[in-house]
Amino acid sequence: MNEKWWKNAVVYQIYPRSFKDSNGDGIGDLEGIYEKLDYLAELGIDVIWMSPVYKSPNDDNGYDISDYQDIMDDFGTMDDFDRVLKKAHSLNIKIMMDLVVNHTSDEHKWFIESKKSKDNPYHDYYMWADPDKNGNPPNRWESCFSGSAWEYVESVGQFYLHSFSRKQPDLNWDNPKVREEVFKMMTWWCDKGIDGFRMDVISMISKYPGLPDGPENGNGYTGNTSCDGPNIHKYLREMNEKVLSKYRLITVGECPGVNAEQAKKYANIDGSELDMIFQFEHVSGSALKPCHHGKWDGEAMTMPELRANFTKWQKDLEGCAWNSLFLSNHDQPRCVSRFGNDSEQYRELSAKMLATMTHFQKGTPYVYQGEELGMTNAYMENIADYRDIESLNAYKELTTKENIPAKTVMGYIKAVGRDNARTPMQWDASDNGGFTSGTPWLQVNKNYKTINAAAQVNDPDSVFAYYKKLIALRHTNEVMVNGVYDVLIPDHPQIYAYTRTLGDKQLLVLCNDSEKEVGVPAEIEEKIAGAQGILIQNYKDVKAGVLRPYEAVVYAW
Ligand code: TEU
Ligand code: CA
Repeated sequence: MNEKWWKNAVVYQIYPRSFKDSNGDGIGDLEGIYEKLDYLAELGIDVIWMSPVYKSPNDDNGYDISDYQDIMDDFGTMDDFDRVLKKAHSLNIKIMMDLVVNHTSDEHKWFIESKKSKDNPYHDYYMWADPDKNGNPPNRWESCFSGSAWEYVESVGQFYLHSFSRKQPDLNWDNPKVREEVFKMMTWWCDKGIDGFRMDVISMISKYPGLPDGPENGNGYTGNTSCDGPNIHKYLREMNEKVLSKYRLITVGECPGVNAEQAKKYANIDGSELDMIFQFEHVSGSALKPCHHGKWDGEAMTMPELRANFTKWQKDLEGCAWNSLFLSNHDQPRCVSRFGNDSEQYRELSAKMLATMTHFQKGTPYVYQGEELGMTNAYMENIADYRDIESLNAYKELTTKENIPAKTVMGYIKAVGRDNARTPMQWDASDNGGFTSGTPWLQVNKNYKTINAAAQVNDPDSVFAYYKKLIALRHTNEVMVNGVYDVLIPDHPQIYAYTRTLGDKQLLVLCNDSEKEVGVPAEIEEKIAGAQGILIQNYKDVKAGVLRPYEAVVYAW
């Protein structure tokens, strides 16, 4: 079954912990999602990607799973999940599950067995290695959450690999039994009626034989040799053949460390592996100020860099693979704060401009909860207010081992820490933004009284209304879905201009990513003169010859 229904779909990501709390314990839950499905139907999205809701000790907010076929107590029960699935389907909304199979929780029964002894039948389910001759870890691989990626277990006299936290041991995909178990579990979910998988760090499942060290001074992603490993395509093809090809799914692989050339295999339109991947080049920071401390001290790409990167992916994958389009998710800062301007004056304009820039490209757009409201970074001042293991570990490591002043480190975390995106959804102007009647697990952004869903849903000029329009266009405008992408004036410092062309139909997208009014070059002016009309714009009118601050406008032929 290889019907590409997702080509004109828009996906909405829910981070359940922060979406809606139904019972006052301060934690979002499945019942809360159930209550808000009508809101998502109103927005018009086609698919929900649900971050993990499985049984988990919650070391990494559910990305550490102890039972793939059960639900986390905080979130409810399997009956609650089934009700959400049923109601979503009745509203024509599909549900895509997060599939986290590079690692499990250390509390998963496989790992509990695995660490009992070397001859336990589950031992080879994980990546164990003997100490080197000095008793040290077998290589210098680092965890993506700081520190060594190896943890010693006395009872077996070996280290196990954890690319993320110590409570997230990596599975050994070279063991065929592991693959069988994972495929069986996926089949169980598909038979239940779910509609797809977002596959967590799937580009990391095949490790290089001998686990050689990567480049020096690398971090957990770049210094290990675990991304795009030698058997990755063998395993994905096997998964496709045994599971994916039997259902009418949407699949997206989260693929750190994969470039556009490599992506053509993962997301080939022949349907042999996955439907699309998430790539991270455009959110990995500016080359003008490279990071020295993991992701922490970098800066966001400038508009010309972003444009060049998008253009590369659009052109390289044209006709052979499919793109996913995103600016934010639960691991990234809020896009309006990072790439736009979250001041009172420009927040709405720049949020709409960024949405225009992204949604008119070729690929499947992903909207992260709250993005449709123009939610901003939280900028929490105090490390005690943060909950994310990545930020907490980095704070410790950078302030103690690297002696960076606490104030500087807080600056990093305020800019790119993951909790910026994880503060609760702002539903209305009541206490805690209407997210909970209790104490939220992570504080609500202070701006909830002005930025919230209730204030926007019925306002035709809101960011919400703009996203609603963009999503509706994706369903009806075939140029937006299938048109070929070309960049115009590629060296302009402020204007990002591109066309989408299908037969004799064309769209011209113009975005000004700056707070300065800028003149429109003559060649673009001439082109505009012949346009049939305007499809969407973030100002009420046009001003001849210029683009105003953060203006976005789409002309159509
Ligand atoms: O994230 C891993 C990942 O590659 C990135 O999103 C990474 O955090 C980012 O590039 C840093 O800037 C996935 C999940 O999305 C994340 O929430 C989990 O913590 C992680 O895997 C482990 O499961
Ligand atoms: Ca709750």
